[in-house]
Amino acid sequence: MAEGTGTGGSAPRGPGDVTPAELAAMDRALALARRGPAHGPNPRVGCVLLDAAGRTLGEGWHEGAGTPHAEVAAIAAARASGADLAGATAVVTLEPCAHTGRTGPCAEALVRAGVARLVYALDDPNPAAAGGAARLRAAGVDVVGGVRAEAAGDLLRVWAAAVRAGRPFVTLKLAASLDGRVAAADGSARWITSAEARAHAHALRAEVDAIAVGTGTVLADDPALTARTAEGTLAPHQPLRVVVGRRALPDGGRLAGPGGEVVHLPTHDVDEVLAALAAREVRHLLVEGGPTLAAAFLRAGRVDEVVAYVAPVLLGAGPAAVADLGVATIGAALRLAPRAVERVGPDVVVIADAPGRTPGPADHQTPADDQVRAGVRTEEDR
Ligand code: AOF
Ligand code: ZN
Repeated sequence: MAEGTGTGGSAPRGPGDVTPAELAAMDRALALARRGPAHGPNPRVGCVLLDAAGRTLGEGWHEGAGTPHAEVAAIAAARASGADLAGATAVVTLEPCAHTGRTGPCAEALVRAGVARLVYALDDPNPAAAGGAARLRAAGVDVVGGVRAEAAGDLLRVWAAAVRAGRPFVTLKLAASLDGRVAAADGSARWITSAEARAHAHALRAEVDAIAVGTGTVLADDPALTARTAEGTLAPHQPLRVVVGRRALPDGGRLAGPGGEVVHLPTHDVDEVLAALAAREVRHLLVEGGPTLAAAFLRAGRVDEVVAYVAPVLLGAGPAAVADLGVATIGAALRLAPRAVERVGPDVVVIADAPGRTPGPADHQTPADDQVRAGVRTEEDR
């Protein structure tokens, strides 16, 4: 969306219609939004209320599902300081909601507060909540959308993609030797990637809503699937621990220990997994392995992003990070679009977007559990 062209029926407006104070307030609102949690069903949103002279009357951000939305938090902060909001401008990183969800509609709250102008970044992709811009316009508020839309889109990349697709955004994590292997020929695998890479992966776990592994990985490796800090303690947010596959889970084991709720999904259908998690409002799923589960998600075309840790280690034999993808010839290779390449200690992490792909008829089922190879435990849990 071009800057200054919101939806909701307005005539396009140019960026010149936005004052420098409003642009600065939007940058501030984006910074406020980042204070919210990356995980959870709701987006990170920030709001700044300005008076007619461009002075800040109040600021707010969203701290997670069930807490006030950014606009309502900003209105409360402004009122607490005794500010009069009549004629104020609301600068918000996301179109104000028009629905009653866990909380009431922000569009109404802004109208009631007397806000005369709305400057927002991104149209709300959530059909249940969208329509706030049109509602405010109908109430006579001057509305400009699309301001800093790219920055807001980057901030809400995962959430917005999940909401648009109606399923969790899927990050596939791989951790392998330079020759793409996750264990040696005898199954031993401790440690291929470095402590730094493992810490990086734990930080990723602390940002997602759920982690998935196959039953084969649980049976072979007894992983804890927790997000841990650099000191080895549990991170404050623990993702759901999802185990995919029909075999029964063993009693006890590290999954019975402290961590997120354990959800066993006795299916081989990737879309069933995603639907079950969407019903629990999971927006971001981290698929950690083993190779069979990784291949199943890739074959189904349900991987949005790959985070691959590659260690300068050569094994020459042993299982590969991803099982058979049905790629028979080089032209059929699954090519990713790298977004970032970073050094992590002695290792490298490649973060790449996976292009959407139309799965073939054989691609929706994961292979039978007994084809799942042992010795493919997720690197952080060894
Ligand atoms: C937020 N925080 O600051 C804004 C949101 O069920 P609810 O009431 O929590 O509503 C969640 C939806 O509201 C969310 O999906 C998004 O579309 C909209 N705006 N949500 O959590 C906010 N402004
Ligand atoms: Zn709202």
